[in-house]
Amino acid sequence: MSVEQDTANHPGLLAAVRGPQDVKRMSTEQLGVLAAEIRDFLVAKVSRTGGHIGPNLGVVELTLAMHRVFDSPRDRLLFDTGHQAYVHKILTGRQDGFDKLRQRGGLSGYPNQAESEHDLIENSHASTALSYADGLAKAYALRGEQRSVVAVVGDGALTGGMCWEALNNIATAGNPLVIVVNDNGRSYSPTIGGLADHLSSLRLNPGYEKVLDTVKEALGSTPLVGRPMYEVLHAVKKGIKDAVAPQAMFEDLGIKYVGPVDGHDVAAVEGALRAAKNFGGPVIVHAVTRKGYGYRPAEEDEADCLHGPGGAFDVETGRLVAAPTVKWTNVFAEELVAIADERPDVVGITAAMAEPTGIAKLARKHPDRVYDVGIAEQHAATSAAGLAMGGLHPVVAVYATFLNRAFDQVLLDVAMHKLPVTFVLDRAGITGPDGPSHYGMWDMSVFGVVPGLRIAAPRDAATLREELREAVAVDDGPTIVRFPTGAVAADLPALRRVGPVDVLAESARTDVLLVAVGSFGQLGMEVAARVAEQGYGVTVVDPRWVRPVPAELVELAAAHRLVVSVEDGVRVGGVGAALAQAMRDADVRVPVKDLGVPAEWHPHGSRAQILADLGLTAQDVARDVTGWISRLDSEPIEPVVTTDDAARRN
Ligand SMILES: Cc1ncc(C[n+]2csc(CCOP(=O)(O)OP(=O)(O)O)c2C)c(N)n1
Repeated sequence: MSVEQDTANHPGLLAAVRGPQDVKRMSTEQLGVLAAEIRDFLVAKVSRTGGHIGPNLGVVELTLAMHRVFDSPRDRLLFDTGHQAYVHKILTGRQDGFDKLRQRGGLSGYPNQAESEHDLIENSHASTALSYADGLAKAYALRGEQRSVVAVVGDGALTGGMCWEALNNIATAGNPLVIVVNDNGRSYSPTIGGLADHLSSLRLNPGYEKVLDTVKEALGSTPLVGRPMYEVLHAVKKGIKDAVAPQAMFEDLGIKYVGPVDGHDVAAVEGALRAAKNFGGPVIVHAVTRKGYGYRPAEEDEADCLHGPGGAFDVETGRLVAAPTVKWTNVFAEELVAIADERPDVVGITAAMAEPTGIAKLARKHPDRVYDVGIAEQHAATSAAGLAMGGLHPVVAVYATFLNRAFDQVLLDVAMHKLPVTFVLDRAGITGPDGPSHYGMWDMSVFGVVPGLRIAAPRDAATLREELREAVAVDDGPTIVRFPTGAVAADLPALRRVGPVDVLAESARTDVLLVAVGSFGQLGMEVAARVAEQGYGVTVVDPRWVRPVPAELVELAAAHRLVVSVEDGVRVGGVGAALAQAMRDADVRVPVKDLGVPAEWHPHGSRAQILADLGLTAQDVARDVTGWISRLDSEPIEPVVTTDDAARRN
């Protein structure tokens, strides 16, 4: 099947699909045409906006079969991670939304309750669906409700520990529940680990074709009504056992296994799903699919089967339309390799994201010094602790949003042991099109409470290189180096350095100390220029190391009339809040205004749009600063109130 397939004889099958019931009525032939139309639609739409094209091309038939066998929303269809739910969106009345996919006010790139009653879980972080499914199945059993629960999970997501915790519980509970393993052999790159090997032994065994035939025969020739499903499953299982390896892994867990089925054969998947639905206990349906199926540039993309182009791409080639820029990730990757060339003890860890985090560059140069641990951030942190105990300096490169998973591991397993592990957080701060769960806005607050952990927020390529080197030089505890998504900012040299703090701009007047965190350095310069036009002097500093709060920053604060901090992290417990606390502790009674991200759920949109919505543009900040400092002239703002002061007043 290809996207070029001629659909002229069947005009507009897809256009007529307004809900799952329309798909249920279709013939096998029509389903084939519809699948082709869906692929055309996906490529046409996603090539304009960017998004998860590869994963969705791979689940077209799977999703069609699910909507034919089950009755969503009464039956609950859960998509693990949620990046492969576009086809589900198409089949549940949301075709029109694809023109603004992942854009402000448009369709979300993940399941979203506000969009549709067919979306129950809102996710984007992997490996959670089986736990939701376990809970839902238990709830329906207790309430006596007859509803099916179906969770689709990729072989990549199955490498996450939560899946295994869930399987353990699902098996014990024994509730009816269908787990569809969408096995394409890949996360971004090929999935790692023992489970992946196990799945591929099933998939790649020479007996696979025979198995498929057996499955088709058993399911196809079975009148599904009135025949004990166990026998069908048993026959299928027996067929597999005869042809391939015994299904020790899943069967020993107490979960029935059906498969492998050809995930691009709607009838085969449907047959397996119907059998699983009627079984009355937990069943795994192992569907083998191809990531990017039907679209050559995706199928042939070795890096990640066009997992998720960040913007518009050329339909012919699959290449991004935007001119390439030097990204923060590139700078990090380059410097890490340079450091690793000098220091044989430096090793890299990635949680299934070697290319997107830049760790792949180190892997190409020093393949024996990089570990892909799968989608297992918690394991990554504690395994890094082990590596550090063993005399190495691990650099764990993850997206900022995903390190939230490993808080306890960073706190106790790494920090309490004072182990030298460097966490490099890419996509920190406001990220944009991936929406609320992908914002890397919690790291400075959440990890700011970890004793002995130092956090650096570089402002440009030069400081990223420098701070990364400083981080890996720390040998008595963990460090975090965090930077945003996208093109790296132009280098912004400092006028001078006070302790770790860079002074970027100063004037004869010392009215305002503007603390510009990380990539807000350039914004700080613009604010200073605008505020100077109003006759006030602004000193712009970049603390570089934001945790612990540098003593020099507090001293600088004491020498100004007003302190303003700007960060793209949550204000609660953020850099501004920590600085205000440090100033209170030091009895520095200069008012502090902390600008940052409110601890709320912020919608998807471009980074620039969201920052503008939050008032984090140079124009907004300059207006705020001018307002505050001019009011200080007329009526001094209340100084920072310390807890002691408050207690005295009460
Ligand atoms: C906790 C967590 N870590 C990392 C990611 C980034 N990520 C998104 S999709 C993906 C690969 C998923 O592979 P798989 O589940 O097999 O789905 P496929 O894309 O192959 O269909 C990864 C690593 C994530 N979403 N969640």
